[in-house]
Order: sequence, then structure tokens, then C-alpha cells
Amino acid sequence: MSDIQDQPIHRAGYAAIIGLPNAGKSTLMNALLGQKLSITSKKPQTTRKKIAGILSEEQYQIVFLDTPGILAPKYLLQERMSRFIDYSISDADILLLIFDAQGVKSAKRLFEENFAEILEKSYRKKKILLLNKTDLVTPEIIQDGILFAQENYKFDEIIAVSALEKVGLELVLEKIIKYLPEHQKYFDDDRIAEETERFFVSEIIREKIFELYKEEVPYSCEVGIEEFKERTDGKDYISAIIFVEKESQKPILIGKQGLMIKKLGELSRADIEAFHGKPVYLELRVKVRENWRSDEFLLRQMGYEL
Ligand SMILES: Nc1nc2c(ncn2[C@@H]2O[C@H](COP(=O)(O)OP(=O)(O)OP(=O)(O)O)[C@@H](O)[C@H]2O)c(=O)[nH]1
Ligand SMILES: [Mg+2]
Repeated sequence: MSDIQDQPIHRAGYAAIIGLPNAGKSTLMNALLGQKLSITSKKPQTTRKKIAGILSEEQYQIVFLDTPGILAPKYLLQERMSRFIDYSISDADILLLIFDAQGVKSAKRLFEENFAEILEKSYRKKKILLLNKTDLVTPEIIQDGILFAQENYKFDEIIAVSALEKVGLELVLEKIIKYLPEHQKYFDDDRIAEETERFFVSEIIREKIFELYKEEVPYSCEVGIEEFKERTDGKDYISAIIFVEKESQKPILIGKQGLMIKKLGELSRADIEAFHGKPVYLELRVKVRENWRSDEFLLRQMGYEL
């Protein structure tokens, strides 16, 4: 029998990734996991829920929590999104605050308005500042950003990174592991996510909507999976519904002669198959759910509740 004293210490904990919309939170989580789990886009407010990504190694397990961007809620959906941030912060052992280095010149205001309160409340947690998108700014800006944070806030670490180009991420992992509490694993080793496959399929479709459609349209869409039938004798069958807010948005989604929704189907299917590891038959339909973004009942149905 092995002596318990001889066992290596196991570390495990939750690391919440928080920041302003579009800062690169989802890109960072995917890069740290080495797998695309969370959807990303050029447009802000892509992520709407809390998405856990689990990284397991022999001696540690990190549960990353990707979150929506911090914002002042203007409608019920955004209020629900903010709750996901609050819950993630309270669940977290470590906060990874990610800040777009392009905003360094406005850092004082942006930090005061968005992060000061969170940082104060989280005085017991380890806090790591990641200055992201450093591939887009000069070394002077990076230096200014680091100095600003050092002089004004109490971070345990400040690291310049590029989530997109995977620069600085080894150091990020090293520091997270350093601050992880001693704890047994929360999940089995082979588990990489908490959410269901259905959820990720709906997210992939939402990502393609962000890619294909302009202005308000992606913000007015939600995707639900109506059916997901695994078949042993052929392609799996997935039927998804895109909910829009108004009747007038339906023809926009569908496009002239159905061309847009066809494109959406093709792009989505390719990524779904890569994620699912199997060919699928994907059916997309559009339905109106009047003002769903402000409707408590509909939002609950769509999973915007913890
Ligand atoms: N150049 C550059 N672009 C980046 C970097 N990190 C993220 N991006 C880009 O920034 C955009 C937003 O990235 P996301 O990961 O979706 O940002 P997010 O913080 O999750 O955004 P929300 O979910 O909308 O709050 C995408 O176009 C990314 O490719 C980076 O280090 N360098
Ligand atoms: Mg995101």
C-alpha cells in the first residue's frame, strides 16, 4: 500500500475569465484548453452564458469559466448575462481579468467603471491581469498598461499575452497552477466540458450567425436544438430552430431564394461535424419569439437562468 504522504499534491480549482466585451475571453479559454469550445467573433457580446472548460493533468485540474463581457444591462437578456458573470466570479478561486491592450490609454476610466468594484470584492481571490492583444500595440503601450495596473490595483500577476497568437500562455498556465488550491479533481479526466453537446451545436450555429449577418440581427437571434438523433446506420440528424425577435427578421435570416440560410447551414454543418466527429444532417428553421430578449419566461426556457 502506498503511503498517502508519498502521493503528489493534487491541485484543482476554478478560474473565471472576466473582462469587457470583445477582450478575447473566449479566444483565451480555447487557447488554454487547446481546443475550441467557446464561440468567438469580431462583434462584442458573443458569449451569453457561463461556459466551463476543463483542463486535466495528472497533478492538477483547472476549470475555466468563460463569461459574457461586463456591461451595464439595458434589457433582461443582458441582466441575465451579468448574473452569469457574478456567479462565475463567486465560484472562482482565481480571477483572470483580461484587458484589451488597445484600451490602455483609457485604462483608468475603464477599470474604475468596470473592474474596481469586482476587484475590491474579490480581495480574497488570486487575481491575474492579462493584457491581451499585445500583437496589436507597441511595446510602450504594453509597458504603460503594466505600470498602470501595478500602481493602481493589487494583482498577484500581470502578464502580457496574445490569446490569438498564443503568446505568453505558458506563463499564464504556470501562474494559475501556482495559485490553484490543494483539492481533488472536480471532474473525471476525460471530461472537457460541463454543457451538453446540444448546447455546443447551438453555439456553433450562433457563431455562424455572428459571422454572416450584420448589425442587430445576430443579437436578435437565439438557437435551440429541437432534435438530435444519433443514428448508427447513417448521418446523425439535428434539427435546430433560430428564434428571432420580429417577423421582419425572418426574411433577413432566410435571404433571397433561401441563399443566406443555406450558407448558414453549410458553414454550421462543417464545424458541427468537426466538433461531433461524425457527419450530420442539419435542418434549420426560423421562428419568431416576439421580444424574447426582454421576456422572462422565454429567457428561462432558453436557459438563461442558473
Ligand atoms: N489581434 C488579436 N485579436 C484577438 C486576440 N484575442 C482575441 N482576438 C480577437 O478579438 C475578437 C473577440 O474575441 P472573443 O474571444 O470572441 O472575445 P470575448 O471577450 O470572448 O468577447 P464576448 O464574448 O463578446 O464578450 C475576435 O475577433 C478574436 O479573434 C489577440 O490576442 N490578438
Ligand atoms: Mg466570448
